[in-house]
Amino acid sequence: MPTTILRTIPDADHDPLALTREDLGSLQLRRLQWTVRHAYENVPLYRRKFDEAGIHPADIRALSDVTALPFTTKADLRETYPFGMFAVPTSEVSRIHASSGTTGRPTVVGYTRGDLDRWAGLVARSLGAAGVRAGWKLHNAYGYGLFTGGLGLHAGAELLGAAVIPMSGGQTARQVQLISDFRPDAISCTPSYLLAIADAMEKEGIDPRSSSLKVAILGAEPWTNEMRREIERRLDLDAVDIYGLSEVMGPGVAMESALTKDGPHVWEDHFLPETIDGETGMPVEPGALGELVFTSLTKEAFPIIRYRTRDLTRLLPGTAFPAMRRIEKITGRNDDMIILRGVNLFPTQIEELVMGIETLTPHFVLELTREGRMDALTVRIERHPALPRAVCEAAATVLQQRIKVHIGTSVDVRLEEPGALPRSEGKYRRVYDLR
Ligand code: DLL
Repeated sequence: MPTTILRTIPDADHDPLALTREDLGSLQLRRLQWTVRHAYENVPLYRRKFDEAGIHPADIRALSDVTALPFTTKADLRETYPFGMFAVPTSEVSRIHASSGTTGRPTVVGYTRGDLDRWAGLVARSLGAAGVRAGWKLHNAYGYGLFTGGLGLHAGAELLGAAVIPMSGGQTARQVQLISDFRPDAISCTPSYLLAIADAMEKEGIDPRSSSLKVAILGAEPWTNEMRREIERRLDLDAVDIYGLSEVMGPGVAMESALTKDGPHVWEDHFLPETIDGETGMPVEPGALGELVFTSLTKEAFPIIRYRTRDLTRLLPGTAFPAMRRIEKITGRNDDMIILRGVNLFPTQIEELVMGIETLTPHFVLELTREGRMDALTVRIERHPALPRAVCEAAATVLQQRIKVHIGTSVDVRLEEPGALPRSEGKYRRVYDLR
């Protein structure tokens, strides 16, 4: 009989941004102890895994003891589909979200009323860090529905005191019209979708730089600093990075400050981050590249212990929020890595090179094929609509050479006509594996 209610979470009313690193550490420990006990007592899967590992909630005496706990993976969520990892009865659940999942069962997560309030609080905090203010209008083009992006941003913006335009994803021509007519101050969507909106503006004869938008809150997919520069140049706004995942909460697990633009700060009063070696599961050195792992510290309906995100990054000291650690902008996931004739590469490495050549468009996809026993990679990229073909062909050759030099592998670069490739409406599918 689960018994958790909001007031059992330690120190619900502190001011997290005023904490020292040391005070934050003791808050995290109290909350970690609460979370581990809550998970053990109310989720059979956690109880079984902790028992098998020979660890009991009472063994968690220091923050570093977290490393004795077993990892949680997507497979655990699938195994307990749909509600087996909920730690409260479904009668206490206020919202359910699910990931579409490309294969097999979707992963399902739940929130109590208190969880939803804390989530909105963290998104409001994140929007504040992005420079969004009460009284502003936010055009929210993240998808509404089972995906956490739309509703997650929505609640946080309302709590902050902004007016939300709940546009959702898609219907790009309509997005352009409403941005012109409603004059929002900020927009939230995936970076690839903002590029699609900018294209659609230009098609309508609107200069994207002349729009009312001052801030873009971009995330839900990997993107590079080169992409940020391209977006900021084309739309004349501040583009900031919002990170999150549904298993851990949704958008707002970590947020970049518009003042520093140096990677998202993890809201460590609610989430304990680790970086591990994906192969051995051991912690990597502070600041080294590793797989990001999260333990929730305040979640009631869906506490999550040492969840392996598969996202690769480094944990760095805080800057804009000194007590909270920062992650380096996430540019790849373990499962996005392409192995091409022995060379490992991430789609964002190609993005970086594409964005560095002004005469190329940012619209490209990667196609993997097999010729005989050899794997081949083709970069299909749209040519620039306003430039002569010869200039575009020269740019494609430069790209091919830079990929060879910087990544160390030969690829084909194929120019496509403007508009030939699918446009993003949310998370963009960059890789097509045709092998
Ligand atoms: O994408 C939550 C979200 C919505 C985040 C809106 C930001 C804005 P999922 O659908 O569960 O949740 O996908 C989570 O997306 O593990 C990363 O691989 C990737 N991801 C999310 N944010 C970023 C980001 C939402 N800022 C997965 N940079 C994560 C890079 C990101 N990758």
